[in-house]
Amino acid sequence: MKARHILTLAAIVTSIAVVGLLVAAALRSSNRQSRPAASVGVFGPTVENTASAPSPAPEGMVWIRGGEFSMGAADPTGTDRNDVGMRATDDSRPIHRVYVDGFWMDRTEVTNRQYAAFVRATGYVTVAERTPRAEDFPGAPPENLVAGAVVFSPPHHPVSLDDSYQWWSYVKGANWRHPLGPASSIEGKENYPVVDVAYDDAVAYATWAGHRLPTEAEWEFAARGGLTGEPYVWGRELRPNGRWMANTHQGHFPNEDDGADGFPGLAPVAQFPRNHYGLYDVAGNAWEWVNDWYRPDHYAGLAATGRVVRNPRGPASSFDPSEPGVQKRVQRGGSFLCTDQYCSRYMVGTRGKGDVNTGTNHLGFRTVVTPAPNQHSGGSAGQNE
Ligand SMILES: [Ca+2]
Repeated sequence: MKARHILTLAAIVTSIAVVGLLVAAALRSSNRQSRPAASVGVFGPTVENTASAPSPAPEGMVWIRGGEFSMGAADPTGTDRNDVGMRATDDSRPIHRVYVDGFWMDRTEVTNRQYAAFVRATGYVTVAERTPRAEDFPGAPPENLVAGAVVFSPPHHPVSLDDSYQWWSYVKGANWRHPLGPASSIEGKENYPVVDVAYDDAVAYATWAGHRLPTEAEWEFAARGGLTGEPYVWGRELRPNGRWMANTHQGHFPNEDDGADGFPGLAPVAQFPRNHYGLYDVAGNAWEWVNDWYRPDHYAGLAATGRVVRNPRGPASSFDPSEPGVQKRVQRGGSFLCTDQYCSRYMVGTRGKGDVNTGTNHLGFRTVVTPAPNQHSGGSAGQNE
């Protein structure tokens, strides 16, 4: 159990050096085998579908037209960056062309109020509330088989940034009702994103609601809001006119979150400007589970086809070379802990990943709905295979 969670901790905020080397090797290999189309590696225009939104609109959701776009991340230009902070993650390259059909998407991350309604209706018990079974963790001491979640527990002094164990802890009794541990509560926080949810907890909610989790491609198309290749969901500048556009981390990481953006820690949903599609918090505040399995080399494989990839659903299985035995799904959007000192993944094209069984207090989700066939009126961008 303990070893498992130490592994998990390492997965949450992890060095990308090994991944980067592997991806770089994969890219060199794929480039030798086939020459990708010219659109690979550079951003081409986003071409939105033209059909109007089907109706009626599901409550709390916005219509995402779908279309063709360039997916992935590039280093931003003209910014002060270093190897840790402002570089886009290597697993989010190369940039490649993707097409997605239109869909409905939650305007905000799923809130505590919404998740409570689901639990009241179904009696669902989240993964963090279940006592781990000894047979699932052979050899683990009984005292370590306790229900809980991984919680950001910052030190009170500056620490080296090469050891994330110094600011993450497995906390007994932490779960969506008690995000920081037994003494914490969501009372008065009904409008905050639900956190400490595992992947299955997100899927269970979505299924109950008649929704599903977005694919990674759907999520990125939606987050980009029709913009082409901008580093942030709102555009090119991190702080246009000096304004903070997302709930991220200011102050010295990890020991000082000074809340210069208005919010130390997690914020209620929809406190910052929405993107061009009307979505709130697609950067910062809480990471979001998406449906795809994680592999660092997945984009390289898609790009090597040299074609527009239609409605990709991710690789068939998970593989993270840094933790080969851990099943991981992709997470997107970054959180209130993202900072240019350590993790710049409030940048739109970048990717996160996590053990499907582990919730953390900076991880939530939002859902999508595919329109019924008789609701959909077509209108493809028409530039695909
Ligand atoms: Ca903040």
